[in-house]
Amino acid sequence: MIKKKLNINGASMSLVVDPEALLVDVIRGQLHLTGTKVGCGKGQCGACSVIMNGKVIRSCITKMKRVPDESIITTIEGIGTPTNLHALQLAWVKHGSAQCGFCAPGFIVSAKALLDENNNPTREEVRDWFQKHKNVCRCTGYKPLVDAVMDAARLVRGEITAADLEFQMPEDGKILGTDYPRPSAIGKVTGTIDYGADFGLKMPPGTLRLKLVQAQVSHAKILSIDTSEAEKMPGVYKVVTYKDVKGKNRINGLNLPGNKGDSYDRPILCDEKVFQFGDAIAIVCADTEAHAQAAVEKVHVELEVLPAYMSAPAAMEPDAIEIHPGTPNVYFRQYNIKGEDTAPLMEKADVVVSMEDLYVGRQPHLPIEPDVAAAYYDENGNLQILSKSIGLDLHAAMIAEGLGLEAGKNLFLSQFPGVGGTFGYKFSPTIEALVGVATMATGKPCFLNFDYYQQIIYTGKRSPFFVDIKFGANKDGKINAMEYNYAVDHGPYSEFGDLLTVRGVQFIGAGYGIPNIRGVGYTVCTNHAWGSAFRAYGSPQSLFASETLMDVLAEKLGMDPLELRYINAYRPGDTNPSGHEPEVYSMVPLLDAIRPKYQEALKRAKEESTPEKKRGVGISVGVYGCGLDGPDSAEVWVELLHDGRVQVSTNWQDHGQGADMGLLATAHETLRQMGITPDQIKLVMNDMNLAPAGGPAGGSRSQVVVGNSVVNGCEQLVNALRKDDGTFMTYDEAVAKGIPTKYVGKWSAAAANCTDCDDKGQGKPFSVYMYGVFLAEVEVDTTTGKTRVVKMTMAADVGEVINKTVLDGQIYGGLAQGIGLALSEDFEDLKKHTTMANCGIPYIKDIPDDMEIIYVNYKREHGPYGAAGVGELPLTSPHAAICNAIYNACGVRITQLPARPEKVLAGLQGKEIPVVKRPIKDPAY
Ligand code: MCN
Ligand code: FES
Ligand code: FES
Repeated sequence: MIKKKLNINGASMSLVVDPEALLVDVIRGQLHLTGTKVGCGKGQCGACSVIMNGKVIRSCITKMKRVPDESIITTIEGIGTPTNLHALQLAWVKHGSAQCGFCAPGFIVSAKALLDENNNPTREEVRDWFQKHKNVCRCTGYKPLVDAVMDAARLVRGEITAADLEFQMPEDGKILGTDYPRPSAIGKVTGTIDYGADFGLKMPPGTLRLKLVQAQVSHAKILSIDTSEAEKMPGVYKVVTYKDVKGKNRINGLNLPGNKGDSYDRPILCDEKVFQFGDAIAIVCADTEAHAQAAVEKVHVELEVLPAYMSAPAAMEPDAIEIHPGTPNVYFRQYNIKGEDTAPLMEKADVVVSMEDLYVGRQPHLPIEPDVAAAYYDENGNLQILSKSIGLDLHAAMIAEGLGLEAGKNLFLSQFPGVGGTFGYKFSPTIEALVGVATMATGKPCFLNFDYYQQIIYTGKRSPFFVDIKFGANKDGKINAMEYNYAVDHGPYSEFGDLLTVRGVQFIGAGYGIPNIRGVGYTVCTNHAWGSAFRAYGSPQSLFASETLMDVLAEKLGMDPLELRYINAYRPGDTNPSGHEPEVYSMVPLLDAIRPKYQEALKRAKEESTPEKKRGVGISVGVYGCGLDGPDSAEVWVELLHDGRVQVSTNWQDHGQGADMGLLATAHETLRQMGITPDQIKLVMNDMNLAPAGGPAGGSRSQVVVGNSVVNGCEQLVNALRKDDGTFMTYDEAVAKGIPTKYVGKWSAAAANCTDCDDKGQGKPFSVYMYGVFLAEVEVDTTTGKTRVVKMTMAADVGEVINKTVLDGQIYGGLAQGIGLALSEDFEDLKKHTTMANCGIPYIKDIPDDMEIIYVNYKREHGPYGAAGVGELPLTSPHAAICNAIYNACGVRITQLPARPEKVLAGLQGKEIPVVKRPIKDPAY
């Protein structure tokens, strides 16, 4: 141990520290300054940034022995407080720059050092700074962060006042559609809100720290698990295996009818088999993380390694063994049979184009915050689990049988106060059941925090689709027939694999009124990463196929790609791939809106292209539904409190998208007629103990489905309290008159006649959709094959605006993820794709500062105040526009993502671009 004198946030102190300890652990663990976060833990994300002696450093890679004595260290706590925000924090709030907020302390600390050095930076200097200091944000697309720094610098220079950065309430008191700041913003920008790891540090003495024994192979039979040596290790309380699990030891995957997979194929702790690399085999529970980790090495697992099928084509081979014995590897099939038989139509068509094995890969979610969970028994003996779950009630139902408990009776889930982004991976339960099992086996509070490697290998990924697709069109470009066949590699667990496969038939060819469709998709069990939801779920894979083929058709017809889309875009009388009429016809106006931008872009590309740096322009359309299929519903409680405030309660889980803002603005719009101001609305969210089920925050459903229920509940309250003279009763008056003060708001998409798709893929799965057009401008370096996205423009129809800043932020962030999906992100190689950087996360210089949004918003009949959703729209097909732009720039057609430089270069050199093919298209079923 060594003694260090340090100055932390202006206070001098002496500390005894381990010279090998990391500065971040001293800051968080010894000084309890939990505003500094740990993301990657490897110096790649900047979440742990602090200022030491005037320089930004990453405290996760700085050992205490390298911290000079008498160092002056500033953490986020030293920059501003909730009641005294620094200019940067004010600007961060104003620009909605903290979505999930997990990156915010690191960015703000980093930006503080920049402004200390240069209080008048250009936007490019700000971007260079964040690039140099490796500050990564996964939510915002970076633009709002640069906007915030520029405004903060203006305030620092005295050009504007703090009031200019504060929200100004409009005279009518209406916050709907404004840039009202989200309620959680101040906690996020000051580092005072507790995320899971912070919560874990603050758990009571005696809390057991957990570490996992995880499979190092992708497929094996378990012969034995010996925990005896581990159990004798220092500090170890217990080593938990499947034998300690009191219930069924399986997650209920809630499979759809027709799924040959077993709804119970995902073990909580592996018992008979390992199905994928990283599967959990045992949990070591100890007094410290270090003790638990040391004991992990001493758990002996004897395996019989089996052949691993690492892709759909491999698992479809006739000689492949069944990964789940008794269930075929191809376990679900979905057709789309719409209109006339397409075979004769293809023969009659003026033009037929087709492509094979278009492929969107295993995009990793890469939230900056790794997965984390805690569990304890409450005073009533109920098991309480806290996590990043975005479907609390759903997940309780999915894990209850496995644990041997009953959801809502003796098992309750809630979110940590702060939740770092999930982008959909938390639509499935991940480590909830593990901490639950540990608490049940030990009786103690338990805490499990993944490191980033575990985040990558354990949690689900986007499931790749291999798609063959064919269009038959007349010579004017009108598509009359579409055929397709696809296989979904869903990894080893069938949970939601069926639902994802259904998305294929809902979104291949979406955006266009194609009257005749014959398509089929198969879900395949493999030993690669299990499939979990990922923002835009199924549509990036589906639309990549149809939007790539659209460009090929345009070329064959000698037509402009935008005009070809225009001819086919939904118009009255058309139906979508599910066979129902779109609820609004905004696709044509969206294309009209983007046309001038497109023409300017083409002109720019021509002017700026050089033989070394070729410029190109690409376009694509995006469509996605807002809801879970069929009659999706939600519940909200609205209650007048004795102090005159109104409490609005529901589980609208927040993963950074702004659930708190959506709930507040939607409730306020109905309640303001009663004179209620935003600060008189108390939100109670995301705790099964306290609030009813709003349903999972997936499928861009919450604003529509929960929002409608909010309006319904608030209207009931307002109507009950309205007096004859138009004024409203107080709490005391209502109680005196025996008028209830609490109302249950409900809404179901049944009100819009929604039905699940049938076995022909036909139905009305969603009441509301989102529509968009993407315009990508790229530059391809012909010497390296590297593509740079120069500008993204999106025309979007998301219905009425609930919150402008949230909306913009959702779109910028989604576009950035689309750029990553197109060019760099992958989780294919289990040895290489194991860090944030190696998985291809985009840094700020990978994302253009020039991103433009054009709203063409149509009011939705079935949306609250006319709103649709937004979350997933920007990630539906930006990658298709980017690949179309690459082709436009240099003639290289990328059919399998990501469009890595070596692939583009191979194409430029006239070589074959390596692709994975499916030898079997129609497996025995
Ligand atoms: N909104 C709005 N105006 C509209 C529509 C929506 O202001 N016309 C706001 C809503 O109030 C809400 C946000 O936009 O704050 C997203 O609303 P919605 O599209 O209904 O989506 P959900 O609330 O159901 O959120 C889920 C969606 C999905 S499915 C994923 S995945 C996703 C996403 O949102 N993950 C995210 N956005 C994310 N953003 C961040 N930062 N982190 C994630 O993990
Ligand atoms: Fe330190 Fe990522 S750089 S946590
Ligand atoms: Fe930056 Fe979520 S706000 S990672």
